[in-house]
Amino acid sequence: MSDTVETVDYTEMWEGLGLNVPAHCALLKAIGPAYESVYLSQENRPEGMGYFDFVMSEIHGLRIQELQDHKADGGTVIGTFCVYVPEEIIRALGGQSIGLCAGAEWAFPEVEQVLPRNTCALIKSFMGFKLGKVCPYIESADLVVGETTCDGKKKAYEVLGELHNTHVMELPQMKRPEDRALWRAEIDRLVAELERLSGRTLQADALTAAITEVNDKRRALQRLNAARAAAAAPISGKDALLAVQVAFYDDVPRLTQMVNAIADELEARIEAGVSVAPADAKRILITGSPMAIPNWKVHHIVESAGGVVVAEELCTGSRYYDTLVPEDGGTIEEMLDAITDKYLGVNCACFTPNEARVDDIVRMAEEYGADGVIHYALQFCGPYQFEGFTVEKALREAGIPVLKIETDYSMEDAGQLSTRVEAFLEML
Ligand code: BJ8
Repeated sequence: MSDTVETVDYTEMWEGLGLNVPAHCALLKAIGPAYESVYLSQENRPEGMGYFDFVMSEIHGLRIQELQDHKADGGTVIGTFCVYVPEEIIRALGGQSIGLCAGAEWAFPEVEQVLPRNTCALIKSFMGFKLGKVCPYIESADLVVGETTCDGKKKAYEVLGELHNTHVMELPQMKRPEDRALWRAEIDRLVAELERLSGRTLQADALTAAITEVNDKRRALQRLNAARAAAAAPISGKDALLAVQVAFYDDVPRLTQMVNAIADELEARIEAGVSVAPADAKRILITGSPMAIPNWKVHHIVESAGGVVVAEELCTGSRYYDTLVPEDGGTIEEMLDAITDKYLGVNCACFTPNEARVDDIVRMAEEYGADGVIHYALQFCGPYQFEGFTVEKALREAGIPVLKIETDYSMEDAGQLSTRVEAFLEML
């Protein structure tokens, strides 16, 4: 992408995808100003964030056009909602993996006709985008790959399956050898489904290349995030969060290049002692339910209150990039084994027990020099609400202050949350 691209009218493309164009325009009109006030109002941002500003300005335009071109060249587009769905396999079979929109309220009254009211905002959001016909990503997707993680998602995929071509992977809820065997079989089922859809056969060289490409993306995100451990925060939490959110749907080699460029800049900032926050700004680690784009609510509240978010133990954070698939090559079976193990290593609250997540949070709070931790759970997100108690206990034992919040995507509680966050920062 270049920042000199002229404004293009994408109406025909959106109509071709079956979008409700007037409703879709209303959505874009809401996202633009929200992005401006949350992101463009920040001072002293790394120059490399200009790429992400451009991506956001073309979120339903140029990237969608790229996906249509990819399909016209014989490729597939695969929508996902979970970090457990292996991007390497999708890419090796000629697919582009797209993390689907699930971070804004849309058409909730319609959603509540088909799902219970007390469903988390993330699930309601993706159903709202589908029912309201306002998401060009899902309408571009040849297949949506779901997973049996929490009960809400599991049941929502039954409803989604009536509206869209959907394949559901059965994710075990424990990590014993027999669970690993089940997940390995599910990886084989996914390969078979994608081979059928694409008309291709999985090849070892394509899988090797895809593993390296996706690892490169994760390595770039690791570099960017490692820079946030510096005493003088070189980038805001909001910008770092955005880089991970965009990584779910952007072109992989380009995103890698752009994130590495930002990491270069941050490393130079650290050398020069340049920071986006005052030296006494309280450093916060955020953990909990994922924050799908454009959910920037908690980061914005923390940073507007004078804190700086230095790390995220989230699926839109460390759980997405902190481990790699070994690049030892080998046979297809061996590589699929390695993929099975890498993904089963993700510490989602849908698993029991899930002590490794608690260990990660305590370790990260120390590594990033966090003054405090915010445990964030979406309302009705049982897995993270339950684990909030375990996390709080472990952090208190480690002497790390913690604030637990439950919220949704509306701004109705923003004032009340700001007051609680301000009081927490003051107490640190
Ligand atoms: S690996 S966290 S991306 S399942 S917020 S829908 S858990 S009720 S999204 Fe997740 Fe994969 Fe786990 Fe990560 Fe349910 Fe909670 Fe809603 Fe959630």
